[in-house]
Amino acid sequence: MSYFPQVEKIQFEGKETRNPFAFRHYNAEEVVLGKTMKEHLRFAVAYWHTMTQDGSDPFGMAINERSWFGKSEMETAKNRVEAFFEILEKLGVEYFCFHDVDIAPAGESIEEFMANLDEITDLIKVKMDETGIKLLWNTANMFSHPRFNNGAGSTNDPEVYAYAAAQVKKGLDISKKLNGQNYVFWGGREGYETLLNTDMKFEQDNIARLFKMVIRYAGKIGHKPQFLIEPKPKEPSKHQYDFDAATTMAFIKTYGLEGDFKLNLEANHATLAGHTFEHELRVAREYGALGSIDANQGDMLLGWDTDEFPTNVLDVTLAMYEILENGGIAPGGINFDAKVRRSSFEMEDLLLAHIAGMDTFARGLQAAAKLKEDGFFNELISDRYAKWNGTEIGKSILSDQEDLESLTRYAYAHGDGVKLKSSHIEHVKSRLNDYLV
Ligand code: XLS
Ligand code: CA
Ligand code: CA
Repeated sequence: MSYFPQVEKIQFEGKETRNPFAFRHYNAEEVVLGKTMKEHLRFAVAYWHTMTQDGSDPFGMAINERSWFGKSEMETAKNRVEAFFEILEKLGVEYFCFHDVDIAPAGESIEEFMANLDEITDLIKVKMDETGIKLLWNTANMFSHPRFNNGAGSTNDPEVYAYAAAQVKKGLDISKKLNGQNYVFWGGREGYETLLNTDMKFEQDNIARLFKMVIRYAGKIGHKPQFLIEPKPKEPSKHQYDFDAATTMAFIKTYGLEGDFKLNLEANHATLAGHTFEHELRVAREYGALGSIDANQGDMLLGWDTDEFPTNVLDVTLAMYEILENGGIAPGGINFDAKVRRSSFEMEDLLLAHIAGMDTFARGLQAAAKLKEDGFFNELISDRYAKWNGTEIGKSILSDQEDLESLTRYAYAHGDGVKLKSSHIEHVKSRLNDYLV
């Protein structure tokens, strides 16, 4: 049975097409800088937003029209797997991501939950073998259930900690079964409401303790996906420990986790932290920790996580530039952690929204590749810092020949003659715009 009988496999038709179920820019096999678009972009569909989101908001009930509901929760879960793989195949997307609770009902007990996960992942494995579609990452949802109200790894209750550990263990077993390439930790409630009753150090020590158990268990079962921590500054916790890329790197380094952990960076989380997405990618890249990305966008007029499909070509171009400079994103990928707006409630919107996101990333890739080929940013940067290697004093500082006293003598002799160059930044931005059309 088909859930989208009226839509064929989406094809590249070029930008003149009027067919909404066609790619206008994403051409999977087109070669850009020596690799196909498909190899560069490694798109993934997120199970939670695509299969379980109902369109409700704090002011309105569920609205999304979905045809996969069955007579029981388990029947619905199985129908979802069928529909999900139909979406992946029709889009030509080769990867996917999920939380444990997205794919299987929690049941009445931990035993029932685990058994449900076994049954559904058996089904997913059959679909993966049939289609060649791969698991980019899975994760454990340790933030929705009331038991995680005070965190999972950072909880004040060791029994909750044990429950979280059981979920993570199962997540790793599933990762092994489905050959997951990465495994994500997003600490939705790993943070605090108030410092009045919080021991920050104790809580973060315990999160790191859990991560070390993870590394040991992965070694034991002989399956080591790339572990990723996903920063976010707030929501649902008022303050989350993994605030942004730099804060999360401090955590990773403090606890000696560099060898096993990198970052999964989300565009909307960057903006919530008061950063651009490219800032977060640059920080990660410079630490050698750019693992994977959650591709979405926020709304600058709103202060929360709107998880919109990415449609802003400038932002995506700058993000893709960081990915190209990183030498690619593999074994990570570009996961559409994005949901359709409440007004896009039809089934077909799930396809249209992904097509929009994929076309935007294809345009971003093409523009970023051209910027790289032209040496656009390299030229600006080498020009901006030219004086360092172009003057005796610059070279002398860089080769550590100077100290405060020698530089003081230099400043007394030359300091008042400093002549700065304008950055012509408006002109630069205008030239950058030329790459976006
Ligand atoms: C929520 C996060 C979440 C993670 C996976 O804001 O983006 O969906 O990506 O737990
Ligand atoms: Ca995310
Ligand atoms: Ca998000």
